[in-house]
Amino acid sequence: MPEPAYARTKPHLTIATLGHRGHGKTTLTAALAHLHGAPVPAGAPYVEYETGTRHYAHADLPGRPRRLPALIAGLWGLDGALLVVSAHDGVTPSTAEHLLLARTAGVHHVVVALTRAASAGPARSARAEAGVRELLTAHGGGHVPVVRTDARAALAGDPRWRAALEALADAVDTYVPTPVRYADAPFLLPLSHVRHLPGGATAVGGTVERGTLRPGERVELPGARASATAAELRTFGRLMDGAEPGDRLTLLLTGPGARAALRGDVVAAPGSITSLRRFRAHVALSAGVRAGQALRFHLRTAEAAGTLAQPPGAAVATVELDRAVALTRGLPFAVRRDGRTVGTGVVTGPLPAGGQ
Ligand SMILES: Nc1nc2c(ncn2[C@@H]2O[C@H](COP(=O)(O)OP(=O)(O)OP(=O)(O)O)[C@@H](O)[C@H]2O)c(=O)[nH]1
Ligand SMILES: [Mg+2]
Repeated sequence: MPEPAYARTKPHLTIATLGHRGHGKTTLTAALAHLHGAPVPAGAPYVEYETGTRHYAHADLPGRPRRLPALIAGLWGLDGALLVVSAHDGVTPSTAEHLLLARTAGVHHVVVALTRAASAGPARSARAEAGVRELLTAHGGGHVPVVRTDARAALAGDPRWRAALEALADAVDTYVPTPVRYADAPFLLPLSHVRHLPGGATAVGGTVERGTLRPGERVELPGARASATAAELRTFGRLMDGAEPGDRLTLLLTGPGARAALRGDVVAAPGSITSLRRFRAHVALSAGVRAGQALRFHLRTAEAAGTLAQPPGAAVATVELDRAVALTRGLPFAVRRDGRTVGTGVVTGPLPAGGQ
């Protein structure tokens, strides 16, 4: 019997829960999956569910500060996010940092889930909501939906909180627009996971940033200067006859170049993108970040060590990384030092070897 294939019946979006450690992201993810009749496989990085109008991949991003690099990589390619804030505790510095990182990664549509509202009660919930609205305004938030929920009470079958969960799912359906997709552009897949298989093939995965791909096509790994064949395409384990922008894709790469795939690299249409170590950028940095300091740069799903220099009066900074990263003009990035986000930037252009 042939394997079941992925049937494209509704627009597909990728979203995620993010927020302070322990504020209820995993419980809310489970409650949303349950609401839509979807299983929650233990430990799976994404759950898949359908609403009346859409097919969603939902990532439960980590909240622990030491897992922030994984959170940043997971933000790339999201079409929207659920910012989870406990109604007991309200906004914390982590909430603010996660929102800043989401905005930097181009995640402009954020719905707030004010969780644990059943036990927090109305007065506490109102205080937490005021705090989160203030934070959103500071980040140019506008009319963001803030929905009071209680994922545990909804999972236990309490009708009031089940209705609140439905309202949250509706807010995501209506507030997060179906994005404009660039299907005609050259194929680009930033890699969030890479698994080398016995026998020489490699399974790589991520969210398709642009372009389309069909089984059997040649692709390039520009960071490794290698090429490979896209032998098989899958989403949530099901075979696909073609991948489109926005899809969660696991790709089986074969051929001599397949072993060169690395997390943070990209899989691209041959000749469509360059990987560079040096580039120019507009940056906004916290006070105290000085030229020559050891910094971490987060670009798409890549993380690289590097340094930054901005001569007095210069409009743009120059960045030098310890390894080549696939670059496009206008690519946003985050800058971190000692486990803290200390700035954001946008790539303005390449810097030729030995150039200014
Ligand atoms: N009463 C109640 N408890 C909740 C709710 N959401 C989460 N909890 C509890 O809060 C604790 C943390 O919830 P998680 O869902 O694991 O939080 P998290 O944000 O995924 O945590 P990290 O992944 O460690 O950042 C657990 O004991 C949950 O049962 C809620 O809506 N109501
Ligand atoms: Mg969790």
